Amino acid sequence: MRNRALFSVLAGAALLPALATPALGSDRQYDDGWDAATYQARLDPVPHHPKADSGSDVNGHAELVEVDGELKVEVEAWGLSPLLPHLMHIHGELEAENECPGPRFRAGGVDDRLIETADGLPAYGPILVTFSAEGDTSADSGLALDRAPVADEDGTLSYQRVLLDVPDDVLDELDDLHIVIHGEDLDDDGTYDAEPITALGAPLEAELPVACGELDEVDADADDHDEDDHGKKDHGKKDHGRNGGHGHRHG
Ligand SMILES: [Cu+2]
Repeated sequence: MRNRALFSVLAGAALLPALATPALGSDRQYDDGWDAATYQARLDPVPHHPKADSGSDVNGHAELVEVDGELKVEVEAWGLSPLLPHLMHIHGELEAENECPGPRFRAGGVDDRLIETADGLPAYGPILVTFSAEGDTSADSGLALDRAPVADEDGTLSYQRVLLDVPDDVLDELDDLHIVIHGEDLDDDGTYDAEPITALGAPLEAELPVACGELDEVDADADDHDEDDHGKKDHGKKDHGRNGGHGHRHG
């Protein structure tokens, strides 16, 4: 597999937060038996310099429902490069505050006007889960373009899959994590150019982040859909006393 070296980089990046948070395992005693937990994210365009990103303007939304360790994922996005695969991931640093990268993350990499994946890592953290169309969904598949979901001819992507192998510590922290969609055909030639190669070890066009959204838990007790915006009040239930409420900066 020609991308083996890249996968090693990704796997290493994913491993770091795990090593840095050895105490996490003690918080897992309540993993099983919880009711469904629902998380939503609004996906907004990554703020590249507008003269460098070929007018990329990707928007979308995602809903994740966790039931007994399984994660049902639905993502809708539009404005993507048509008929090309788009890598999608859950990104984040476990036990850390994460955010979608702002314009100041443009600097670095092969183009100082673009927020390449490596440029954005300090903001949204490493890949934790891959929304692949089939097969493995771990960080190991982070650059598996051949299994990435493909946008239709209008640049719309609809993704639905139930993920069975999401690590428990990721499930526990979904509320602090992000979804990132990648891939922009910058020169609109209908394909991802093989070069330049970015610090991630992948072709720029294939790996360029184009949309990002922060996951927030939706109130599990709210039967009324109009109440979605009030979901914050139940965060304590899912956190179950861990770390006294880190990271809920939105509240
Ligand atoms: Cu990603």
